[in-house]
Amino acid sequence: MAKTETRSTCCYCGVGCGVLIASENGRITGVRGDPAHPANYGRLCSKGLQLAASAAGDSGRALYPEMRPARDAPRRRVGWDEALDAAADRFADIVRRHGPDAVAFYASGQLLTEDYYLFNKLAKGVVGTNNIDTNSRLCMSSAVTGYKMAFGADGPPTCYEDLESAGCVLFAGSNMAYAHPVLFRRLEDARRTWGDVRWIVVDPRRTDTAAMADLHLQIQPGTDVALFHAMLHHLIWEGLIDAGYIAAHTDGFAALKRMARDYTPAAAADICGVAADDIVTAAEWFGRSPASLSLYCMGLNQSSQGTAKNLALINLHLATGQIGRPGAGPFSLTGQPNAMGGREVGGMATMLAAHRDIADPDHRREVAAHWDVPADRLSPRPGLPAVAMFEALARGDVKAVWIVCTNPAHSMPDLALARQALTRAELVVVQDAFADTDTTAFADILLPAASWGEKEGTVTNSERRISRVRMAAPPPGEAMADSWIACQFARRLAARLHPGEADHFDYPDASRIFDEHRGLTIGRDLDIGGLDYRLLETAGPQQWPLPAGRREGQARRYVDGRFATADGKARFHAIAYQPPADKILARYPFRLITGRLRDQWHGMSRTGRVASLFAHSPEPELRMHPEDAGRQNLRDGDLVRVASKRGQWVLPLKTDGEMAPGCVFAAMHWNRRFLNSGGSNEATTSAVDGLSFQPELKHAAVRVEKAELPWRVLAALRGDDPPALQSRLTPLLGDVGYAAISLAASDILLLRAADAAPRPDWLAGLLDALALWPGPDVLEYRDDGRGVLKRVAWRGERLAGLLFAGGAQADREAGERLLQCLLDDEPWQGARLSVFSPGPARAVKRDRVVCQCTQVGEAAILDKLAQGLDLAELKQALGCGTVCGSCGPELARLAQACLLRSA
Ligand SMILES: Nc1nc2c(c(=O)[nH]1)N[C@H]1C(S)=C(S)[C@@H](COP(=O)(O)OP(=O)(O)OC[C@H]3O[C@@H](n4cnc5c(=O)[nH]c(N)nc54)[C@H](O)[C@@H]3O)O[C@H]1N2
Ligand SMILES: Nc1nc2c(c(=O)[nH]1)N[C@H]1C(S)=C(S)[C@@H](COP(=O)(O)OP(=O)(O)OC[C@H]3O[C@@H](n4cnc5c(=O)[nH]c(N)nc54)[C@H](O)[C@@H]3O)O[C@H]1N2
Ligand code: SF4
Ligand SMILES: [Mo]
Repeated sequence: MAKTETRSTCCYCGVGCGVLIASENGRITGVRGDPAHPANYGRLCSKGLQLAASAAGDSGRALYPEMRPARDAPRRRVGWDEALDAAADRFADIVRRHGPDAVAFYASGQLLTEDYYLFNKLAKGVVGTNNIDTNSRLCMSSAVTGYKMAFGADGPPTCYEDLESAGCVLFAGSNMAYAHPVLFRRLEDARRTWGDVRWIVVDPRRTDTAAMADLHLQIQPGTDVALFHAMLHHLIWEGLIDAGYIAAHTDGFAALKRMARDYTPAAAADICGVAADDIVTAAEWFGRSPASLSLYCMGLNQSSQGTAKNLALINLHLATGQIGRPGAGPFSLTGQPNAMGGREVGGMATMLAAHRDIADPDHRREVAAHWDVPADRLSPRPGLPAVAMFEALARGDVKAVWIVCTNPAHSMPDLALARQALTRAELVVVQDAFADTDTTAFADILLPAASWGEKEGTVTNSERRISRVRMAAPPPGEAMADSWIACQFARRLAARLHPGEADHFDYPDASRIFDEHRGLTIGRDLDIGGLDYRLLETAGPQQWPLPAGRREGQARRYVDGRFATADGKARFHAIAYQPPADKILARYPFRLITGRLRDQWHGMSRTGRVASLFAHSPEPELRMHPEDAGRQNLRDGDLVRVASKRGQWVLPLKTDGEMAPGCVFAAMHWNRRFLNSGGSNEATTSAVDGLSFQPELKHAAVRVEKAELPWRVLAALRGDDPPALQSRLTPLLGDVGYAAISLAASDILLLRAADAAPRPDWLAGLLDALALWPGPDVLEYRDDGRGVLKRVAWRGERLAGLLFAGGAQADREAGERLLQCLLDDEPWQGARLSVFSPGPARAVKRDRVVCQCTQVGEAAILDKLAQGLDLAELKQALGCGTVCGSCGPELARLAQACLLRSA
């Protein structure tokens, strides 16, 4: 194969940027933004720019099917037939003995629509169970429920062009600068162009998004409902509502108005912990703007009041008629690249295909007829949503689970429960592109999936736009596309459960799966009867609805004020504010917030293999307000134990004025491949929203205390294959008081560990894995009495690796200085042995890379700002922030902070 460029879509966030994948001789060599794609017009963010290395790299890939020959035996390589037959035998046997609801499927918003469609058909049409749920339950289900309750159907009414025409933008629980960067670029441009655009950010943290706002409402976690009701209160009493719109197009306002009476700005100010005047200002801006747009994400959805938060925000739009016009409307940002596609195919425990309902017998009949299965095959019993599914597994009620394209042993709340579920299950099948995730450890059968860039299909982005994903390279080893795996298993299972039934899983290519799916949408609100692969090929990505006869999709919905309810009217909902599920108690005084970093993606199975994606946030940290830290005698870099009623984990502390007192924040990404624990979800709660069943991942009551682990290990090794070294180290991580791995450079793996007392046994295992043996090029210093061991490896004049173990502060600092030498890769000055002589007594702090594209670090930026450069001069001097722009918000924040300091 010669050099080619393949048009496709980014596999990370829900912005759904178009990409052009360069490949050569069957290998992906680079990725650039697609100038023709209407989501990004050629732009990419820091994650998108690294796609070739992160998502198309070959380290850690699952290459062959594997299976355990007996329950506790290690898995061994098997052929596809053996693996799929065994899986079908076991599933069929369990269904026969215990009924269809004794098995379950746990899928993902990162599957392609075609894959998703097949798994839904397999669960509901072959097994006859609604036990298919997905990680979208942890992500979008409150938004889905909110839209359905308010408008009668799922899906945002808005489109990306609204970003450019909004006069007031309300960000609620969205850190868009990090999580949807390319859309944030569009907003920044719009504000620069129009000037008079106002941004309001509702977030308990002062994020980079919040720092750019005209008004930041730093509310107490979980109090959004009270805030939105108070804004409504002000709008009503100041006459800023649109009575004509309310009368013509809505229902239920009287009850809402009665309830809003109690939510005065003063009352809400008490609950939310913000000034009443700020609430009034927010309401004024929202109500008086010619076009108000709200952008919301996990800060609303991941809550025990997630649906109520969504509905309270939608109330504001309906009451002011801020919907169905350019620049106006409630815009739920989807997280995963195909969270929307999953909703369209109905691949959840609580819905049927194309926005149909499980409880409706006509809907079940329509779907059964389309699939050509008996009408009573589709179960009227709702399936188990994610958390309930794992609880049922832990109890033994569900006996087998098929996990595809998600890593629940890391991403589910209350990991102790998730692990118990996966241990108790009779059969765990894991279908993943990577072999070494926290969940693959539990797999009885591991099926290697083709990854992004190796398969064909479609995804739908946040603005309902369907784009093609195309194959640019063949999958490695024996990995196969998810759709192939689904069909192969479905046929085998159908042959066992329904012998003689026609084969319903025989598709010549992905376009035929898409055609079958769109057939089910005809006549529904999301009708895409007019869309097929040919149109996507010739006319490019399209928004739904796009019924037959139309040439292009519909940008905005509900423009005529007619909603998808039976009477065409939207519904107001009056739901009172309730505090989060976890009570703050004397023993658990802090509120733990979890969320995203700029350059990592979820469980890091892809981004965690690229050193440059670590540079922005190199190591895990718990962020805490300096006053809270001071009160507990905690300092930057101290190891702390974060414990809830459910579990605990250890990580370094970072004081951070961006946190509100009483709240702490940890990134969700770190897990057992990098840590001695599963990370933040060791502590989170499995309490769910009663309407959407989405868990409250954004709030847990925790205790934070110093972890007394004085024995410290620092190890860093330069090598050709850090991922291979990492896989040798991960088995050791769980067995020590603290451990964290990161990539300090593309060829340097860094490990920090700690324990209460020296652990010679553990150290021996580590030295084994590092292969750091004394010899001509490895010097050693040891002082067994003090439990100190140091080894330094050389390659020619340069350092090649180091290990420092001991308890003294001076040894630690010496280790950090040597680490800096290793990273700098300068020739060593003086005698080799002097590496062990006590150096200057100063602590070195590793610089953090702020701009990934130009590799400009924080130190250089602060230096220039201190010299008096402004933001534009800074960018010009250093080049930072001039390529993808992902660091732009942070540069602005650093410049602003510098200005404040000097003022
Ligand atoms: N870099 C990166 N981008 C991503 C992802 C990724 O892993 N990495 N994942 C994608 C996915 S699947 C998703 S779902 C999205 C998530 O995108 P976002 O929801 O924007 O990201 P989060 O950091 O999870 O949470 C957003 C904010 O909610 C705030 N918050 C916490 N509690 C509350 C509350 O009670 N009220 C309010 N108003 N705010 C609160 C947090 O402080 C946080 O800043 O990101 C997508 N994009
Ligand atoms: N504490 C806390 N927990 C959270 C959240 C939070 O904010 N805080 N957010 C929640 C949210 S919004 C989400 S969306 C979830 C995400 O949580 P997960 O779904 O667990 O996230 P990923 O790590 O993206 O998992 C995707 C898996 O699919 C694999 N994979 C990649 N490509 C393919 C492919 O083409 N085929 C197959 N079969 N496998 C593939 C990857 O290797 C990876 O193991 O986390 C949730 N958990
Ligand atoms: S904004 Fe999202 S879709 Fe676009 S390049 Fe970045 S991660 Fe990919
Ligand atoms: Mo998500």
